[in-house]
Amino acid sequence: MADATLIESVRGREVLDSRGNPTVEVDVTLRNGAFGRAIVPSGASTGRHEAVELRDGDPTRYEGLGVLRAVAAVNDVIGPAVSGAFDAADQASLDARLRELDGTANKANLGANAILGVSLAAAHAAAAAAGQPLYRYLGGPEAGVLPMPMVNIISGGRHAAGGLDMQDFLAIPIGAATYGEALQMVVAVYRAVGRVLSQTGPYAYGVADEGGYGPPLPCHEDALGLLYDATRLAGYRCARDGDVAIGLDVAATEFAGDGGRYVLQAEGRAFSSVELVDLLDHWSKTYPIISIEDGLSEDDWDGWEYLTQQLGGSAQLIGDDLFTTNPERLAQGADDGIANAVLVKPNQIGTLTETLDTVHLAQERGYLPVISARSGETEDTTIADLAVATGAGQIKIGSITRSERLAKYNRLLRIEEELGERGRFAGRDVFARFSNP
Ligand code: 2PG
Ligand code: MG
Repeated sequence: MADATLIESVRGREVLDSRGNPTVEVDVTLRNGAFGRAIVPSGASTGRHEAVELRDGDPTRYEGLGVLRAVAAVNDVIGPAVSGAFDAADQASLDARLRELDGTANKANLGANAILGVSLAAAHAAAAAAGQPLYRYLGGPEAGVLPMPMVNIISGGRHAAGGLDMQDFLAIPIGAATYGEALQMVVAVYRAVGRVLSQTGPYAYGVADEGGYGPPLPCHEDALGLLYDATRLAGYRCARDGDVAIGLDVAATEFAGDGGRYVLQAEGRAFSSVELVDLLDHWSKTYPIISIEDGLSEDDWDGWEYLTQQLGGSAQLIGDDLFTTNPERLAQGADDGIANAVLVKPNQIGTLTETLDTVHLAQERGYLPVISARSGETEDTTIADLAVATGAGQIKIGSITRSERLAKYNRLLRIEEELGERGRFAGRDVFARFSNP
């Protein structure tokens, strides 16, 4: 064991996320003095199969959302067990020990928030000890692909109060030549949407949880039309072979009702799985939609089969609540031919090693990995490095306002600068396998 990178101390604390909710921050210091810190994010539209986020449930603090139990797990259980005993440079052994200490399949004992905080902080400390940026430390000298961002412009569902049931209407700047240009393009689209909305009422400048607009539109197709029109107003061609294409996070688990019905309250309509797929199919023929996330709910396996048959050739179909960054669920999906892409959120599974396993499995099985933030975020930028380290090719961070989002976008700008000639932007090639619907 390398003595220098032996974990010397682990310290957890409660800090706040972008919704003002408590979350876990962990500091790891190594014997040689190297230091790493990570803050764990938190979802709102969470999947049933995610690892457990431990909350105190004490109504006298933060309406029960405190994380002092998870912090105690870091300080009183994990810290004593790994300090002086584990090498931060051996991530796999450390993460295996963290899982063993927890002892449950879904990390319910210590909390995935406690475990992930330690796992990521240790990786940061090991990278610091190696004198390398995290993306290089994790990805090796070859790591150099800047991801295509898919950027939330209009929000609904649990992230906004405007009343749309579907969660994300995203701009994907497929025509950009560089990562920096991609950001510039989506900012222009965002501004154009704001200008259009400002003509319709006072809601234009309120932002939702992820920094997108959350307007009270009467139906979902209006959001698509608004995004399409605003993109053109910004001077771009909104087309599958143009400058900007459209992505959706339907987040269908959130509006799946009893008896397998999907209820769009905003429109007063309910759909079967087949009808909802047919609606998405219809939209895909009207608008340049190249990516659809959680088009159906997390356990609607049969519906997902139909969705994949109908749209899998023409659009990226991302499993978020469906796969919950879990390699076993992804393997099952791949065996059954369900979806063709996977959202990767480290806190859905709870360790860096398992997160990397999911990305590698996706790459082996021909699934596109999309590294993703949560709706509750912080200044932590780990996922930016993770995207470059793995060459995932895509990242989803929310919109281009609010500093918990910009921390990551800006981190990628710095990485782009640092990589210089060695860097490559994933660009539209990411979607090359999809043909017109
Ligand atoms: C999602 C995420 C991020 P949440 O559904 O993809 O947009 O939302 O973190 O609330 O699960
Ligand atoms: Mg989602």
